[in-house]
Amino acid sequence: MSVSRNDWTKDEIIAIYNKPMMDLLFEAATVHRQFHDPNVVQVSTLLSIKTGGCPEDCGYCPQAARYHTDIEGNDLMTVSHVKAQALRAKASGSSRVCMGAAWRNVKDGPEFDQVLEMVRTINKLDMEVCCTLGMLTENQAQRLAEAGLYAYNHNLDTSEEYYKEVISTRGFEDRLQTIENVRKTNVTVCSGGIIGMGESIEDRAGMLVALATLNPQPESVPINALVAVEGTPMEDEKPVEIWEMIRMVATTRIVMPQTQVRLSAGRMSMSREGQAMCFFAGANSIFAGDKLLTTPNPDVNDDMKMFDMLGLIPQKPFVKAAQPETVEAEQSKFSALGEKPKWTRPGHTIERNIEASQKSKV
Ligand code: SAM
Ligand code: DTB
Ligand code: SF4
Repeated sequence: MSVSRNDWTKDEIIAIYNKPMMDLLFEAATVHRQFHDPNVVQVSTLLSIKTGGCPEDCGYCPQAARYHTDIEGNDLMTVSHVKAQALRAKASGSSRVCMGAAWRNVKDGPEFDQVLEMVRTINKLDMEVCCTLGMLTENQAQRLAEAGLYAYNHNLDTSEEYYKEVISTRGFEDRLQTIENVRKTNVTVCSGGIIGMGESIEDRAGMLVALATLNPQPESVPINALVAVEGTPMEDEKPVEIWEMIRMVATTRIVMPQTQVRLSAGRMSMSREGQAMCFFAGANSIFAGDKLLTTPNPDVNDDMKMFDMLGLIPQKPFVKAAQPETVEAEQSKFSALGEKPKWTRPGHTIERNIEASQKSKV
């Protein structure tokens, strides 16, 4: 049964975000304890199954082909490589594997079939499987669900207004459409965003309104602090203060009480004390492993020491929703439709994105 409110307004959320810190922390921790065990934190492992060379212009992203960053691009991983990595993640305490591909959208064909096989393989290891592959049609979401996908990650990233300063190759409404397509299946929704891209508090609240008024709310909301990567349009953004992260996590917890709030990118520059405050404020998931998708992340052993020190226990898989069944490719009810959906091409220009791509040519 849902007890979450779906009618949050921006003003209400701004008022929560700006509360005196002690009041904010107390309220968030109180809500957190009503719906979650405060000593349990989910450990997920990211796997970049296809790295770099992406055609999009997301201003934060080191994987966009048009910016000159130092990342090493890779073709789609093999299923056996993915299985080996998932087994390693499981052995080190992860209950979820999140596979990311630097794609604009999923295309039917052998590569997607290979991803479906990865999903089947990891689900059979009794781990939660999440994918983040870009935009998705309803048929593709159904095929992922049938393979045993537990969650699909597709971030709104920021408010609808500020989005126009970040990405020009796809629209905010395309993101909502993908989330809607996932919602037509049993796959849970993971959607959040990034702070530290030059947005205002109003924009942060705007993003939370967009997420919290989805009905049902996303089962999982990642809050990322921008990792400013050299060569991207956002390379010079100043790092977010830990207090901003704590406020964002606490506000997310209050407006989406039942969701799993993920302390995602940016932990490299957070102290243990800062992260502990985020857990107190309602974060109950982290990405572990020495790499996120392309950028560094804290050492797993250090994370486990932090868990020991704080008395935190890694969450078991499938405690929030049942494990999906896996249907083998030969038994599938769905076939590839080869659809070419009309995702928007907004066509506005973003100066800093253009500058960064021109710099890379020079
Ligand atoms: N290509 C797919 C897409 O865009 O949906 C999936 C991968 S994409 C890298 C997943 C998410 O990672 C983005 O939506 C963004 O929120 C986050 N992300 C990417 N680069 C980041 C950075 N430099 N700092 C923080 N978060 C980042
Ligand atoms: C999310 O919100 N954050 C993760 C996951 N979902 C896919 C990705 C963070 C990526 C940070 C930049 C990088 O390592 O490339
Ligand atoms: Fe491509 Fe995703 Fe990066 Fe955007 S965030 S450039 S879609 S990999």
